[in-house]
Amino acid sequence: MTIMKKTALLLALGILATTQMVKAADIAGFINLKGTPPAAREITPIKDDPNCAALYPGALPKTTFYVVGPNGGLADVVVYLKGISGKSTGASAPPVVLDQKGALYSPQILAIQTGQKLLVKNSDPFVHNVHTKPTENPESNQVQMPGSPDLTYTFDKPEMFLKFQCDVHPWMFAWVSVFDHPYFAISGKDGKFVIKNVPPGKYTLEATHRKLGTQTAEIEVKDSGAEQNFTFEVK
Ligand SMILES: [Cu+2]
Repeated sequence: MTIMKKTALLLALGILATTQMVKAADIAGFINLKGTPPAAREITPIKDDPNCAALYPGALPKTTFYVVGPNGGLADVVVYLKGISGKSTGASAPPVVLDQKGALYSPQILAIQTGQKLLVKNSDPFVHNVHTKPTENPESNQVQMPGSPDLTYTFDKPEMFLKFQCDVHPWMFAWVSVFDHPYFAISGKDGKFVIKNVPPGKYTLEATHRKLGTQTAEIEVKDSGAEQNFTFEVK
């Protein structure tokens, strides 16, 4: 074997070893809701605002405090690794979009990293007033006219359920959880969640629903990943 071939082989082995060292796997699970939550209610104040009422000639939209799928899966649960800090990749992560559509925020439960851009859109034909009510980050209050450019937000400090509200439409709320690492997910309408690319190791995994509180599990992520389910109960 020539020296060049040997060098190439060693390089290839080196790259292989490095790839294996940075191996990462997914944490997947299912959130189950036991019990019957309070029924969703029509958001009746929408009727009092002619601009908004015009968007809903039929049934009014309903509250989304508990979004439960046909299989008992609970949506909008924020699942995240606990006790990790200073690992944000938010500056290079793609922006997260929060839309204002039909006089509602969409989605209403979101999560982002510190330093990651949150773009707030106004897809409605009328004005909104985007008012943040943080506990750890600075407050802001901005008018957004119809057709005007997206508003851009970033947050430097982690906090759970940072409240966005509209001062024009008092039923409009969104809740943005901010993490200084990328290891989080939100359960979908099927109750499932996946946290991607977690380095193998032992972790504390938390699942928090805005109305039903927090549950904790000690987990080990192996090369093949980890699975962890949670059950929330309506008392
Ligand atoms: Cu509004």
